[in-house]
Amino acid sequence: RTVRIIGAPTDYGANRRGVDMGPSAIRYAGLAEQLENAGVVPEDAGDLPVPRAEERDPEANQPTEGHAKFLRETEEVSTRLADDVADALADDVTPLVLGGDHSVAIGSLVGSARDADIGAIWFDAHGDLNTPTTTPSGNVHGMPLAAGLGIADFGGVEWANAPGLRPENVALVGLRSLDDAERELIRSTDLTAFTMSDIDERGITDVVDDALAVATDGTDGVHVSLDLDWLDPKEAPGVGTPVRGGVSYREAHSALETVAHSESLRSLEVVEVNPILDEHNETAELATELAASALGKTIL
Ligand code: DIR
Ligand code: MN
Ligand code: MN
Ligand code: MN
Repeated sequence: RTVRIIGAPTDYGANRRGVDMGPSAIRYAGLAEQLENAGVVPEDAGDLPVPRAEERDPEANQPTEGHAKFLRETEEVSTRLADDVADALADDVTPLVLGGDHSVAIGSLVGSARDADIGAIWFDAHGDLNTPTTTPSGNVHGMPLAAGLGIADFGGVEWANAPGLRPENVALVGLRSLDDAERELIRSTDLTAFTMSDIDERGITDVVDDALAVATDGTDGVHVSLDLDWLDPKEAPGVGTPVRGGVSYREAHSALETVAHSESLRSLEVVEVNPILDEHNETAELATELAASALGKTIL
């Protein structure tokens, strides 16, 4: 298959600078070569134009509880990214979105679900299920899954909703940091959530098999969202919100190989790589390797 690389160099959705350099760092780490090794044809569409935080209103974008920072900027970029993702799929090409902070997932979900019913697998330490009302930080990177699902007060924000994505087709994998409102939401909806404890008890392949069953049930394909803070910070130090106790290098590869075997991958994104917090660009290297595993790279 052909894979279209779409860079989305945002950082206004997180509270740490530097994640806007993610797409460059991931390309520099050898993404195209890794994808060729996986037997796919990479096609680089370059980076989306993205507004810079310092050119926007600082007053309106202070970090506060119960308010989403840079929501207008998020709308601009999400709308463009959704079009690009949908165009790739219409061209029979697999979109690979490079973040940027995780707010870019809003555009990926909306684009991937434009003409289809999709499932989603969320590999992340966090739930990303906050809303402009429940957010403790104001950072939209903590909200994209709630946005795509159109839940709570994101219901009225039309550009952020992906109607082809239903909670019963969403699986979160590797959770270890949830805010209270996110926990409530998981309990009160049909979302499927696997914590790190589930992975400890059952093993990663079993858990990902279940996640795939959820995400493929009655859908046309699966969007895989990979936040690099899913991995243990020892493996992936270059992220803005590291949380101890994440998956290992081998578990991560195994998970994405399991995704590849299912042949259900519709769209992919790798987000939250922050090269200025990294050591020798190793988190970006890891991102290229894991993308290759998801797209079918094998050893033999
Ligand atoms: C936190 C952090 N739950 C928030 N979220 C992160 O700000 O809403 N998601 N880091 O990846
Ligand atoms: Mn995260
Ligand atoms: Mn995330
Ligand atoms: Mn190193």
